Amino acid sequence: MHKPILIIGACGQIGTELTFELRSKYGDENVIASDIREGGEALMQSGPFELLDATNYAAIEDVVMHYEIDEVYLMAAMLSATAEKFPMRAWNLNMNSLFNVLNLAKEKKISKVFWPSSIAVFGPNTPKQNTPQSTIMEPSTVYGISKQSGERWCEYYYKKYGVDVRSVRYPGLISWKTMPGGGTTDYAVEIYHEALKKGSYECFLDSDTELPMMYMDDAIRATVSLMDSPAEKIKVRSSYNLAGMNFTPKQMADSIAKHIPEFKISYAPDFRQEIADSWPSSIDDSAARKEWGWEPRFDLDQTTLEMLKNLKG
Ligand code: AKB
Repeated sequence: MHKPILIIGACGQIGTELTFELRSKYGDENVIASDIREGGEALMQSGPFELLDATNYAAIEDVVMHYEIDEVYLMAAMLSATAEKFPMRAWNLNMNSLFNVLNLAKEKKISKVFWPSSIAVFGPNTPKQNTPQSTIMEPSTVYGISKQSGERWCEYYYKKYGVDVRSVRYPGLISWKTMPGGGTTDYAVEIYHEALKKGSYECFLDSDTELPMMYMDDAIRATVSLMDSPAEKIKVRSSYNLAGMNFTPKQMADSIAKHIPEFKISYAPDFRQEIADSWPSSIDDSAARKEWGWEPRFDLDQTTLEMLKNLKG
């Protein structure tokens, strides 16, 4: 039987689906969901839930001891667009929560950690196309700075203290179960909701802003597969590049128009344009493919099909 797992930030966009997946894989009672606030009914009712502040070390330690937790998935974070508005709050949340979990692992109270990084670790001086695993990283956002620092700390804890920490650099994630909140790639989810509700969408990024994206099923499969891999296969202990698909808002609108011919998109770029312009357009994920067998399954048109089908209900 798998030892108990704690998910911190279980009510967010990734946390919700990760909780469902891990509960179906390891048993409802074995996966403790936690967040600073309660989540959707399905999540709350499918297994144990704890109200938990990711910045409170003692509170996390209590939950870890109470449930005899072995693995922690730390999904709580402030994303790129919100972090620009609240820089110190973002830094405190994103860094303190990571230190809390890394220190629990250092003290051998847990044995494995998953922590998400992001394409936001890259910056305006990074090669934009097919961005390599190791390259220039000069992030220009608060969120990106916190994720890049986090990556350095993960590698440090692995090398100095033997902490088994694993991470991927998620691209923008597209899902229908839970809305994203405060990200620069959120347009790629909002657009489907608005297409079905109003037949139109005003996009906060320009028509030709190409970004790396991924359907949530692929992101969850990548996460679980990385955590399932034997430790010796995981050569990168900062964070792995992970690719799914790349597209622009215009290409996404064209994909939606194949199903909703009257769909109209307009463009009103705001402060998030500058953030998007500092990120890669496409990602080289060959290390993840080679070392632990990563392979994406969803392209843009398949994602559109899934999103429209599920949101229509
Ligand atoms: C964001 O837009 O901030 C996130 C991310 C790419 O990490 N979705």
